[in-house]
Amino acid sequence: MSLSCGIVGAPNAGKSTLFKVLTSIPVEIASYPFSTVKPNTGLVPLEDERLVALAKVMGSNKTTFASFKVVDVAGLIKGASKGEGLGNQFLSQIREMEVLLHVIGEFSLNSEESELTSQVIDLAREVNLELMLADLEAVEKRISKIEKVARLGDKESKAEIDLLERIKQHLNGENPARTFIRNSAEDKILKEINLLTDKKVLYVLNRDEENINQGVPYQIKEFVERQNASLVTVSCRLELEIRELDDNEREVFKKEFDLYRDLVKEITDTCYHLLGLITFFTVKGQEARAWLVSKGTTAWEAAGKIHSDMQKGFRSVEVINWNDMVQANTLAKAREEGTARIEGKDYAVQEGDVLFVKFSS
Ligand SMILES: Nc1nc2c(ncn2[C@@H]2O[C@H](COP(=O)(O)OP(=O)(O)OP(=O)(O)O)[C@@H](O)[C@H]2O)c(=O)[nH]1
Ligand SMILES: [Mg+2]
Repeated sequence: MSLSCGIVGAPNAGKSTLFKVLTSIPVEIASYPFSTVKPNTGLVPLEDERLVALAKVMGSNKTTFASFKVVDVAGLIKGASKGEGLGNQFLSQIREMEVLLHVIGEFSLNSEESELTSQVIDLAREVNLELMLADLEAVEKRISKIEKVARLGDKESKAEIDLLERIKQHLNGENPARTFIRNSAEDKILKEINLLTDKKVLYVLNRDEENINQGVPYQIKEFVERQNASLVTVSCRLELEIRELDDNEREVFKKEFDLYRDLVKEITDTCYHLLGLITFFTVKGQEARAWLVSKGTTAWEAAGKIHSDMQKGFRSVEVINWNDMVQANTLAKAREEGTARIEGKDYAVQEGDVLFVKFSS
């Protein structure tokens, strides 16, 4: 599994601003809606001090961090599924992404304080509704495709239609597919249809600079929890401005707004945890490299991720935790100390493992 995110939200929510904060790619940011028409795509390297330390002891002069892909698309408005705004055709651009970063432009609401919370929730609900409608369309399409075979008595298709009818009901009740309880066979079928509301979601509450350090009202927290999602609060514009300053100015700015977090790291870490990912490392020749895989990935599967030849000819893997490797300084010493060990193809790779795959070519 790779780490990939699609940025969704209403027009003018600050999606492209967030994209620029994450990727540093200069894209159009404008105060008018639908400034983004064609999708923006970029990569965010996941800088990792563990890899830097590992490269140093292994004498590698090249470090390749894992990265995550971000796609920023046009804004979604009410009625998009019926062709309003830019319609929802562009949603196919984020269908292959694993996580949705749903930007809510709180800064754009100039409402009374008492109404702000409900308006924020309404903004999110409107976008969610369009995603659900797109999902309903996908479910209907699938039903009409297998209906005939089901009517002819095909058991599997019948069971699938039963599942699809239940998910339809769930979506019609304004519930994201994410909260639909299913068994593993049903999960497999749903994964194939790849519903948008089945993806993990990180809400990005995009606030006015002045409100950045205010607490999040419990109604919003509850809304996010009911959606089985996560939340981060931010002022995307402020984050972007900070990035454009020189070091001294940046410190003054950060102090003023009490901003001592690394937003990019916060977002990538949250996505990483939402997806249940782990990182392993390899050192080959001059290159030390980080790889992302799902928790529970076996050594054999990990080998396949590195190179198909490695998987085909897999014999065993020598495993050592990155920190043990750094402490030992040399692989020979780690072997002596017993921290480097040989494992078989079913070994479940652990966070921070360094893998040396032995294979016959
Ligand atoms: N005050 C304030 N303005 C912001 C913030 N984030 C973005 N903006 C402004 O909001 C406007 C829209 O920002 P974009 O990033 O282009 O929004 P978008 O969601 O990509 O818009 P579309 O692509 O048109 O859907 C710009 O004028 C931004 O400068 C913020 O945190 N605070
Ligand atoms: Mg945009």
